[in-house]
Amino acid sequence: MTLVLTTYDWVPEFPRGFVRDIRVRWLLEELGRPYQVETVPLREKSPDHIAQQPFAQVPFVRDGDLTLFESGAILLHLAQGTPLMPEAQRPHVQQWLIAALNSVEPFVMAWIIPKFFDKDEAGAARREPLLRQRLNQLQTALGDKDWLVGDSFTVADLLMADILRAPAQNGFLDDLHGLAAYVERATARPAFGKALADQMAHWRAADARQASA
Ligand SMILES: N[C@@H](CCC(=O)N[C@@H](CS)C(=O)NCC(=O)O)C(=O)O
Repeated sequence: MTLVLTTYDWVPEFPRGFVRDIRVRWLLEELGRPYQVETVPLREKSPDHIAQQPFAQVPFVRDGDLTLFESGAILLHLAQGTPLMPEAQRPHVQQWLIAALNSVEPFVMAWIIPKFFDKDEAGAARREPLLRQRLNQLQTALGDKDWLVGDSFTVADLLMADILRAPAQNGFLDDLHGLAAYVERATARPAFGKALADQMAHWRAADARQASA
């Protein structure tokens, strides 16, 4: 049965390319798994949406009989048993995936929320030192390796690189060359390019629908 990925019906310009369905799209492209996209309204959160994502967010997926929310849980589920989570390295891949969600993303979000949602430059500036510290620590941990675990790209790299895209695009990696190269290496993968193009096409189609309504 084709997997169904749910995202928003429309979002404003600034989060486009970053809505978290991108990480699920990216993994599905890496795995060559076909999927369909369904939508929920951004503005009105229906009981049906909340039944599938209790925090009224996206993404969530339906994979056969299984409905799953939380992008990290979705990635873990989909990567299980695939080359993106080699069995011998599974504990370390899971460790780094959770580190991405729990030890890096909160610091990125703590900066993104004042910067882009609240337009509070002073608030964003206050968050910068802690974010920079995390990024430095991450670069040290990565060292001169290409990927976080073993010799090959795993789902942990997919998620970590996705989380690092916003800091990379906003200059935080300008003096962290190893980490900048890591993000470039990951996002140069054709699967990421396809996922990003498909997400952007989704928002363009939403604009066109709105314009003709
Ligand atoms: N921890 C959740 C976060 C999901 C999340 O923040 N989704 C955003 C879109 S990227 C959202 O739905 N925001 C709207 C809202 O919170 O109402 C996950 O990783 O799936």
